[in-house]
Amino acid sequence: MAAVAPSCTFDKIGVPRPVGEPVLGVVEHTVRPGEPRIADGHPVLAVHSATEPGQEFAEVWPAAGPVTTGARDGITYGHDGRHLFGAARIAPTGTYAAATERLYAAVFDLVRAENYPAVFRFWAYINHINAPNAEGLEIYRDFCVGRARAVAAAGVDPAAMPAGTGIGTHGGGIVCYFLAARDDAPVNLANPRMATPHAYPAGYGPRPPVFARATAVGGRLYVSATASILGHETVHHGDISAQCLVALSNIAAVIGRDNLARHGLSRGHTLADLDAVKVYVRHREHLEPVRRICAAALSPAAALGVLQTDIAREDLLVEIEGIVP
Ligand code: 3EB
Repeated sequence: MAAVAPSCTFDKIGVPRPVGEPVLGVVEHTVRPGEPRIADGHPVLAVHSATEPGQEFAEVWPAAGPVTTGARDGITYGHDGRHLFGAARIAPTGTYAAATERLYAAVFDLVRAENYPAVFRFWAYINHINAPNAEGLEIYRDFCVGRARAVAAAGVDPAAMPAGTGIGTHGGGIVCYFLAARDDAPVNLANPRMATPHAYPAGYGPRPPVFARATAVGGRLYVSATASILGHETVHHGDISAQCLVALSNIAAVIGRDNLARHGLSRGHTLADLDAVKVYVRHREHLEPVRRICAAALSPAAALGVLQTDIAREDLLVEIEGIVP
């Protein structure tokens, strides 16, 4: 039976959950990295995505019922019969492609083994994302090589890869988490204003990124980290307000009625419907202006977390992701 997919709340880190409200998984956006762990009966992943305590928050994914936890091939996971939350970490290393390929292969194996075949959202938080690896390749591109190889090796159609985030952090190698569904068939959405990542021209690295601009599943819409890109090109170099506005317009385009109709879906949404919004800002001095622009564009009721991180492309200053519940 199809089940409503989970949407997360943003809470204070460490606050115990009310009894009777089971949790599928928690992601702590914090000032230090950590290994994925099981605590209070569910997986918890600490991501070093904040630069100061004021930015910290916990992303709490509710479960539909009792949660079973497990660990397999380095992935710590929890599942409730409808959805699975998994988390893993790759320790800092000279080149990431091989470990990334192993990790994605392990994810594909795990979801098959536990019978949650439809992965519908991926996050990858990558330390030193714009720095060269031991062979001189940018670490984001190194990561993309491993992911693309795993997708090809598993026989997964790149167009079947769901919404994603590939973003910087301040420590801890690469940490990933993902969500998968048992009974729902996700629909991946293209963005009419943006190129499909797996069709990016060769100049963006040896192997292209593989993710969808958004994924519809279980009545919700998961929007990838979205930047100031038109076609495949970064626009508004150096202009934070203009980049922020293009990112928001790109999100409006992907969740809007016309785009959903193109994908056979009858709904249509605006930025006022976006919740669980995470905003990644490259430079500290842009944190406040970006928060103001986003707050003005979004519903006052939307959960909004603003983090200071590097971003997959050197020339991008801001990225925004969210969920239409
Ligand atoms: C872009 O659109 C910007 O590699 O999973 C955004 C979202 C970006 C996800 C990923 C990368 C990823 O190319 C970067």
